[in-house]
Amino acid sequence: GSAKISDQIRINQIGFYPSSAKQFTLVDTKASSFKVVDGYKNKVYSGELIDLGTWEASGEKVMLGDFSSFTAPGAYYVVINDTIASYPFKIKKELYLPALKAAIKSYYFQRASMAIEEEYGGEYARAAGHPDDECLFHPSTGKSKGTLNSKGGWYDAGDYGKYIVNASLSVGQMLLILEQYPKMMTNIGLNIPETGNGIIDLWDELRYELDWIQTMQDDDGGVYFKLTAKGFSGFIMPGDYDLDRYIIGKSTASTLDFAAVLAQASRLYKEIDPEWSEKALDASEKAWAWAEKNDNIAFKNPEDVSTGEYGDNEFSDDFFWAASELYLATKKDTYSNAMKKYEQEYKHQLADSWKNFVRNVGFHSLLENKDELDAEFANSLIQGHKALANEILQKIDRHPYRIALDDFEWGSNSDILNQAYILCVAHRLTGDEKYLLGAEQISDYIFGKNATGYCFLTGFGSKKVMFPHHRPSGADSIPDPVPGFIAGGPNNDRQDAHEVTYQSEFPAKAYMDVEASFASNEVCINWNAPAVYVLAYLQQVRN
Ligand code: 9MR
Repeated sequence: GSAKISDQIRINQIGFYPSSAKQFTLVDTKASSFKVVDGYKNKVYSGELIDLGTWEASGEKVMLGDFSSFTAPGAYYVVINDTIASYPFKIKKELYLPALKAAIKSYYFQRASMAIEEEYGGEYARAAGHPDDECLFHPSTGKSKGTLNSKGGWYDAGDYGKYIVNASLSVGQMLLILEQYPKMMTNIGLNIPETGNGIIDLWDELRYELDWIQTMQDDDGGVYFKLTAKGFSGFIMPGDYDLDRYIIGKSTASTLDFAAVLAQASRLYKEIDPEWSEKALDASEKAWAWAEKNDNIAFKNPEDVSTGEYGDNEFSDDFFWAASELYLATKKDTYSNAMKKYEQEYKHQLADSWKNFVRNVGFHSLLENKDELDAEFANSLIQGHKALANEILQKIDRHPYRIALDDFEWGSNSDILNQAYILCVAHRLTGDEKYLLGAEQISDYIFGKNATGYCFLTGFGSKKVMFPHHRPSGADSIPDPVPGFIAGGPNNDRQDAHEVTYQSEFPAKAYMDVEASFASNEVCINWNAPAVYVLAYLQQVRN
């Protein structure tokens, strides 16, 4: 017979590497077995479904199918009861390469202060916006005169702001993959203006942001918090924007995250650009010195400002990340002592938001350079990371969707990707395949094996995200959104419920593919960063 494609089967719509774990879920359907068929409807595999009961967060009765042992490259469907079929998927080498390229290229599309030329952006070409060369100082910076040239960098998200804390985090997360595989994508250009200059494109793309980050440091070493207008603009293209742009606030977190990522970058760009590397380290040490003297300044939006706050009043994790990177870059005792002191306060946690994930970035840099640490310290970090990764694996094993998350907050997709990130680092550390399989099961969720059925990477999958809360995608009059963005994902706090009618009461389904849904359908640089890391890592080790 001819089975109909059904949303009841949830599967990674991009597919699987031949050696990957291969699973799907079937919800609210009576069945006991499944088949995998090829494009000619030939059965290539059959298996039994495992009943995993009802998932409280989605209200669904979930069955799991596993065909990991089937490895033949090709294009396939899962078929149930000969009546319903999954979206098509592939088994192949190079599987994640197109998604990886798009996820990195999304940063190019987010570049402020320059035009996106047709040569590089195709139909998404657009005029330049936000020159940001004469930004005003908001009184919250302590300044009243003059302007700041703070051009460049990426737009944070669906809005046109630029925020230091999660800019630093995003670059920090992506630098790890370049540290691990400095030559990855050597011959694979992203078609950005720098392509072909002899430097791998991701290094250049990150520099675009790092160069902006550096403009945000005050003469005293402290680092401003953000560059935005006083409020968000409407859904217009960058070139149509005309609000005054301000430099706003100065805080302990922004100063420490700046110190951290610039120390990390100074170490990793030493060969590519020694002069830049030296300046970056200098700026980093000045920032650290400022933060030591101003160790408890939380950023709060001033009364007349309503753009993103990135609220955080716990700084031990930011101190830890900065001290770790400064130690690796300088080997100075002061940083080593600080790093060990703050590590004592490090708590292994799951489902960390950006706010806490900075500590993990420090942790990952140290693990990658464990031979440069004293043996006892290194050993405690290794044991700690393994324990955290094992805890994630245990949760996956008990979870009907094979993820380790039941709380769906703002940007839940990044919480999930960050768990996959931790598992990839555990694989790197131990070589143990189980961590890789876990990272893959989690990635499947992002690309379709989830309670909404969406593939959350714009431009990919069959059930596509079409209306992200992303100003250029909304204003450019092109039907498809700009490709390569991870949507925020289910968010049970529903802060946009006054504007968005959610179709489900369940936390894992609190997602709406509508432009107004800033709480569930925005894009953001620090949600794409773990996607870039995980896609790149899997592409490196599975290919
Ligand atoms: O990712 C941020 C989330 O953790 C917060 O709960 C939320 C509200 O403060 O803000 C999110 O970040 C947004 C930022 O404030 C402004 N640019 C868009 C970001 C993603 O929605």
